[in-house]
Amino acid sequence: MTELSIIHVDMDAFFTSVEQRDHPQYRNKPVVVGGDPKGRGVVSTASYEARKFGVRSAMSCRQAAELCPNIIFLPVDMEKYKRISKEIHSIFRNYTSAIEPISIDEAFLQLDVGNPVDIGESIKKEIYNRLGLTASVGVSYNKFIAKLASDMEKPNGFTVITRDEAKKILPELPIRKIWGVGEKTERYLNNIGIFTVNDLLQYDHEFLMRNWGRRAYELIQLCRGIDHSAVQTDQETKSMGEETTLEEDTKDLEILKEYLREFSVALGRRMAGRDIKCRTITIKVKYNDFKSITRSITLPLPTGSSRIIYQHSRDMLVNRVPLLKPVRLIGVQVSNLIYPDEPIQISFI
Ligand code: TTP
Ligand code: MG
Repeated sequence: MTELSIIHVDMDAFFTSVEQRDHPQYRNKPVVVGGDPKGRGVVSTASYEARKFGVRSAMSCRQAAELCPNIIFLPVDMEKYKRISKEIHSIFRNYTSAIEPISIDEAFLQLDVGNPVDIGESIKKEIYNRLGLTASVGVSYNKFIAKLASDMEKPNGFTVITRDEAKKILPELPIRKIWGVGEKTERYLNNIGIFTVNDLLQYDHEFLMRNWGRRAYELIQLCRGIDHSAVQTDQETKSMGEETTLEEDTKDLEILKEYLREFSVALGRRMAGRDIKCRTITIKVKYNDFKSITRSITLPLPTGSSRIIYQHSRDMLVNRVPLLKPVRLIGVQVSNLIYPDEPIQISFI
């Protein structure tokens, strides 16, 4: 078996590519899905033509229109995107049953037989031939590097990264490219002089571990190209969570609520992508003395709504979490997950 056994597939400008496929008049034009023609709301995604003007996901539509006056706003047709996502998954299932859906347009595949490079190419072709959409595909020896690979030649990319190549590519990368390094962590690392993966590898690891514990260890491992996380199929995923170590410890309720809101939006989106709902919502708070507490609620009916997740997590924070000591970490987790019904198999025999 080749050591390259993981494939990461990520559709290119997914929502807008679907609309450009279905409405030829929008092809090769700057298009945004999300918001309304009056420019209210936020951008879900922007076509690559619109990205040239700096338009990005999560930007307000007003700002998108300022950057690109000829931009075309199209409504979100989530049911259609979910249908196409299912078709993409049925293509994956022709090659392997070890599929980890990450969001509506993104998945990891684990291959134990066959040549993953050939299979990656076949999947990409089949998606294009059957659905008229392009995907970017990365093939590598672990999930983290496979995802880096699929991102490297977007759109319509196909990138293979071997272990030796990873050793050459990684050190030059900006630290932001490492899994889990968001805007805030990037700022923190930049402030202590870390801009690239190499900077982090050269840094005093003991210092990082003292400040961040396990998280620093994981970051260092990723920078070395090491990621042992397994491809988790739906059946194996029991919960999903988002958490962060704060840049500065705080007792400020408004700041903590803002994190919960951000995490609820992210979890809602992750669940929508996989058509999952949850019944249990848990918040976790770790204080500056490293003592943690969790608070949970189990709902009578499953939900996938960011708003509902936020309302409950906020209520638990306000009513059930004492803020006598500063908080250093906050997180939200959803569990008791309910998966969409498997397609019903009808046999005429
Ligand atoms: P992404 O894969 O992050 O973005 P993309 O497919 O549009 O573009 P590319 O992968 O080529 O960079 O997200 C997939 C879809 O999820 C996207 O088409 C729309 C939706 N989405 C949102 O609704 N809001 C967001 O903030 C993001 C990032 C994505
Ligand atoms: Mg995508």
